[in-house]
Amino acid sequence: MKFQDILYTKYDGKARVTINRPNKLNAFTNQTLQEMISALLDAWTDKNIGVIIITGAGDRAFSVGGDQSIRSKDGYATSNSEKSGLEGLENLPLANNHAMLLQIIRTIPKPVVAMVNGYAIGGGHVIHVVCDLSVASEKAKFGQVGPRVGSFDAGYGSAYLARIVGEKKAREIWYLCQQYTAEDALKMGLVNKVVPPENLEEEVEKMCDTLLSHSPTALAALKASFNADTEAIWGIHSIAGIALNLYYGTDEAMEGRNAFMEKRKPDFSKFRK
Ligand code: 2NE
Repeated sequence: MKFQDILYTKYDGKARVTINRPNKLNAFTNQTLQEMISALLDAWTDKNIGVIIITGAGDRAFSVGGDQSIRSKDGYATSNSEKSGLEGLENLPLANNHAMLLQIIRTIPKPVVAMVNGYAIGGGHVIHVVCDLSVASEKAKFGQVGPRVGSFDAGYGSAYLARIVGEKKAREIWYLCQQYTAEDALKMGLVNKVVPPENLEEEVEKMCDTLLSHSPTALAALKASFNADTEAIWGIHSIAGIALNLYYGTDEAMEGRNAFMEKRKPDFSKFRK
């Protein structure tokens, strides 16, 4: 498979999807998300693959979410570059591609492990949130930024996050838009393990080898069972995606995006409270 924004490798029963836009802190575009979807569908149907790893290229970021430099009132522009091969997906708004990626990570009947090597911010943070397991480098930083940059994830990114870290903490994460260290993330149950950056690869490989030594059918059934209780969040996520696409067309949302790009504080004072 030929990709432009991701690296996709398969070895020893593992599939690895690496977001490969390190110069943009692995911010994603529609192209990136479509390629991730293609790779995950390949891993899903490959009977030799038992576990999937998602990570970011370089040592600075896992992913910092949607690429703000291409965001306008129409949402995020679709890349004109080579397509992933999934006909028609290029016509979907970014929020829909992001939603589809999240739903595939949740539904694929194999464990998905987030190897969080740096910033996991915004929609990038949500990708790790929906992964089955997360292993973080001591240098990783976690957070949501939507209310500061004119965006929100009112589905898995908030409702499912609350199931993981609790209501108060999830509200704090979204309302205050602060950053959290890997140690903070471990304390709130947001990641499974924190290791020195130089041990991250080894630790994830070890975890994946353990997963691969277990019964794939048992793991698949357990994953479906863990998902069952929060399945309704997909419905909320879908409605939130429609709201988000409408919100992106507003001056209020654009103020958040423009302030970020212009490296200034947003001024939301003129918008109705
Ligand atoms: C990521 C963070 C915390 C990094 O901060 P810092 O201080 O370490 O670096 P800096 O200078 O802010 O960023 C480094 C470069 O990366 C770019 C910046 O503009 C900067 O560019 P230069 O000045 O060097 O040219 N950069 C960072 N994030 C970017 C992004 N997302 N898109 C494009 N360029 C980006 C800090 O930069 C930060 O808070 N970034 C904002 C992240 C953000 O707004 N993400 C989108 C959230 S919305 C979303 O992801 C989403 C959703 O909510 C729902 C559905 C789908 C997606």
